[in-house]
Amino acid sequence: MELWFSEMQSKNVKMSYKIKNLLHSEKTKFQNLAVIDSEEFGRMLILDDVVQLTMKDEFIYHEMMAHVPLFTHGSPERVLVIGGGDGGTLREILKHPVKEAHLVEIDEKVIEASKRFFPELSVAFDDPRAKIFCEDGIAYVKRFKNYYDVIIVDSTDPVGPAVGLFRKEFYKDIFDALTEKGVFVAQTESPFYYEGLLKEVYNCIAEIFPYAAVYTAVIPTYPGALWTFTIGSKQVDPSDKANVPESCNFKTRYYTPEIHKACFKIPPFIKEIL
Ligand code: AG3
Repeated sequence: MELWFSEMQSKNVKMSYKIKNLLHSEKTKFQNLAVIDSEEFGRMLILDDVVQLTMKDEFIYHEMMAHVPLFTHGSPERVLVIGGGDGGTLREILKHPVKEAHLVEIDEKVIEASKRFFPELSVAFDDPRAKIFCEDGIAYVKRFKNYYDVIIVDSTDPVGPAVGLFRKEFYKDIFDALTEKGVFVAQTESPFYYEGLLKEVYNCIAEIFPYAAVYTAVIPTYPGALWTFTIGSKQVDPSDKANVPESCNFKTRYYTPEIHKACFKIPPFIKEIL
């Protein structure tokens, strides 16, 4: 018997994965959480029937989420991740000589599942520089002024628990929580299926931050594969080559300074969306 898991990538498009095993499934206070072992992509974390990460391609997303904003800042000491309870983004942040890396995840069950099923990501939680808070990121950021050098929003899609993470008031609170050279990044979905969202977020960020830009990466298991990230910066232009490092002195599998420069080259169809 063949077992398949399908994600509705849009109302009209389905992506199906042949699965070896359903390793775990539970209903948390916030969402349905499942861990599946798939033939092609290895272990996968699924929240509300949506693929959050797979062992085969998570490195692309997590490296691009962390290294672009951290290198743009140049010398970040305190970094915050909102969401990202799997630990993947945190793992990448900790490759930098930061003093503290904090993570605020609303659903502690995501953290537990990662510790159990994704040790390659959750190793990050054992680093003495990491501090984990289980609470709502929206309320959390309101308590800080001029505190974090980089804030990264590693959210689920803009439905259910994540809706508030795509709102202007939240981005304003993030701006205030950032230090004077602060840099912010959020995952902003597929330009094919979520063009309205991308436009809205980009324009909000551009209103709030002196610099705003969109960069992309190809992530095979996310809808449309071509994925966007929107970055806001208080002092330095993220898309300026001058703010890209000459070299990267830790191991990566996707990120390089050359890719960093190139990821801001946006095709005309995305520019038209913005
Ligand atoms: N967060 C973004 C996942 C969005 C995927 N969307 C989808 N498959 N429809 C991933 C969390 C990984 N740290």
